[in-house]
Amino acid sequence: SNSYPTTVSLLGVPIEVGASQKGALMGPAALRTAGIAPLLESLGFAVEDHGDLSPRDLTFSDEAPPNTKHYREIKAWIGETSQRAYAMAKSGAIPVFLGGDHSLSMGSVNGVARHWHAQGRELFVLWLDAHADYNTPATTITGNMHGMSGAFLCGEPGLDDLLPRDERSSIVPRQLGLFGLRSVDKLEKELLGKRDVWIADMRRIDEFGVSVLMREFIERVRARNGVLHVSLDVDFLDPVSAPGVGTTVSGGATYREAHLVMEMLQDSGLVRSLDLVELNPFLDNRGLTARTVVELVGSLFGQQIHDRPTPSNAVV
Ligand code: 6HN
Ligand code: MN
Ligand code: MN
Ligand code: MN
Repeated sequence: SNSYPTTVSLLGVPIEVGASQKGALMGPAALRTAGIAPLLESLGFAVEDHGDLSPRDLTFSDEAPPNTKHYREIKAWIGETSQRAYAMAKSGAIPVFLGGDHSLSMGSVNGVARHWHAQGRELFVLWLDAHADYNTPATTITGNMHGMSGAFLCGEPGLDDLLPRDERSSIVPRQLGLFGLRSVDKLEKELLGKRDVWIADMRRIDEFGVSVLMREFIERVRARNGVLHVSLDVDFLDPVSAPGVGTTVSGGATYREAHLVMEMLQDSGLVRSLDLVELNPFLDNRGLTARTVVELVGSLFGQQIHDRPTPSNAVV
């Protein structure tokens, strides 16, 4: 149907071994403490909190590919995340995944993509991040798997057994949009350069501004009657607004730019699922980052000062 969902399903995925620093496992609790559920209720949604995932099968029997730290543990997490994501999307709710590090998106995006494929709809993914997360075991410098999620989802080789073979298909590169990019590894950049990924790096954002670029991306989705998953890595934001993340990179999106992104996504009516990842409460400054992320979720789901949709072209 074309009506916008009225229920939001929250699922905590407290995984941290995909990142180099510990602490992201506290992310779901911090987002709840910052009031994500009552905020969504105040915006008119019914909120179902499915609690935190804890994988049952942590028996690590199979072999791990080279340069993949904690491969088997991550495999257990994303297998379950994908199953849950599929079921949540199928229920008609908007799944919101509370991370946890960015490796969880290998499961969340895979699950929602399988649901939309079954509906005959294309899923696009907007990756709001300082990083491309487009490494493979052959290009990674660190071996940290949160830096490989995008590449995995686009079917790049090297992590082929991370999900069951018949469930492997997620997205193709032209369905991925990277927004806020400002830190890419050398071999990662070479690989990305060969792919049809849409990229708005900070240089483009400085030159053209958030609104022009967001319109461009939203048009890409509309042109194919697609739906949109948003994957928000906290390091998309400048560290001034969001210090609570293990991989800060200066020169990120300002508080206002990030809100405008969210407001334009709300106006698009296309967003059907969301990841909130890489929040590290252990590194935060008195809850500032958790509160900022929850405020952004408010803008994404319709909180505004004055009812005013995005104008179709010039400033009104
Ligand atoms: N993230 N490109 C670096 C790496 O280790 O592969 C950083 C990855 C960061 C991942 O922020 O989700
Ligand atoms: Mn990042
Ligand atoms: Mn990331
Ligand atoms: Mn605004």
